[in-house]
Amino acid sequence: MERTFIMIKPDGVQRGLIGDIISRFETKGFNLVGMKFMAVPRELAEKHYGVHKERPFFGGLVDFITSSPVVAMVWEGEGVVGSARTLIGATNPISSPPGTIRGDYGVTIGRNIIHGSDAIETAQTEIALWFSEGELASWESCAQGWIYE
Ligand code: IDP
Ligand code: MG
Repeated sequence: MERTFIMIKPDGVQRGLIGDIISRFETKGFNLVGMKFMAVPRELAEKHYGVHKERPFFGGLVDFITSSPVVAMVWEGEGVVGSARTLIGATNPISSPPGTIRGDYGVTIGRNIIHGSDAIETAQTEIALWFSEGELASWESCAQGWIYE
């Protein structure tokens, strides 16, 4: 089953959005398989955003992610990588439609509430970066047969 890495960023935590965001993934029908509330070591933030290290916003982004705790999660389900990106919305919250997490709660690109892996391979890399195998729990929801045909 497909898995993705989701992180509620420091602004989402500070603004009291943890419950709402988790609820959106839960009620969609995805399964939570890993979750931790944590301060992010600078080295981890730099690795996670390594693809952007030449961009002008990189230093500010790493400062922001390490400024206050985050909620790191792994969610599982059919098509979860793409579906999570749809639930999250566009990178810039101001052009993200209502109903998306960024569209409902964000205004600027540097404070866009949440991260979600952009592809299946990226998800695998990010899950391995943030979680050890023992921190992930496989399980089947009792609602499985009511979510999937
Ligand atoms: P994504 O989070 O929608 O995948 P990416 O392009 O991968 O967007 O950028 C990663 C993160 O870097 C964004 O979520 C945002 O927090 C930050 N970011 C991207 N572009 C800018 C920018 O132009 N200014 C400030 N921060 C940016
Ligand atoms: Mg990205």
